Amino acid sequence: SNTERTFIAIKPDGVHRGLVGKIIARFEERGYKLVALKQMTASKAHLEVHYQDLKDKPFFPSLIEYMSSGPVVAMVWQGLDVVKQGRSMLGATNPLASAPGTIRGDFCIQTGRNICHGSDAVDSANREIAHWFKQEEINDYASPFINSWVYE
Ligand code: DAT
Ligand code: MG
Repeated sequence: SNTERTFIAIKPDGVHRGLVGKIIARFEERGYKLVALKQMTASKAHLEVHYQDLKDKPFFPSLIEYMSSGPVVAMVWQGLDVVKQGRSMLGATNPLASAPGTIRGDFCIQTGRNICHGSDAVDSANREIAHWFKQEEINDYASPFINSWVYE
């Protein structure tokens, strides 16, 4: 439905490299609606919950180190099929396997510096949104232009 939501984050490398505007623009230009956004330097404890499914992976400690090393830009985007489309706009986990035209395929090279995060399913999106945002930080607003001109 048009009210599906996903959690998208620009990782510290994306922030340091000045790619915040470009990444946001991709979602805006597509016609998705930005309903929450903040910059925050996440604690290791916060990131360990965010990445709880990966806690037994060998790269987990370096992933938490990297993600807590600087500010991330956390966002919630809303629209039709946004979870799956967001993943496809990001590209593959390994940027070397990401097609040109995707965010990772255009802006980065290595998995450990892949500049962005996107929820992989509606269930994980809901969990991640609740983990990163308070209810009152999410803006549920009508957008007549999007309703008429992005959707038929
Ligand atoms: P994604 O971010 O595409 O959802 P994931 O959830 O499997 O991928 O992993 C989360 C992050 O962990 C990923 O963006 C980068 C890091 N990562 C994943 N697999 C890795 C690997 N094999 N080596 C190093 N870092 C890895
Ligand atoms: Mg993932």
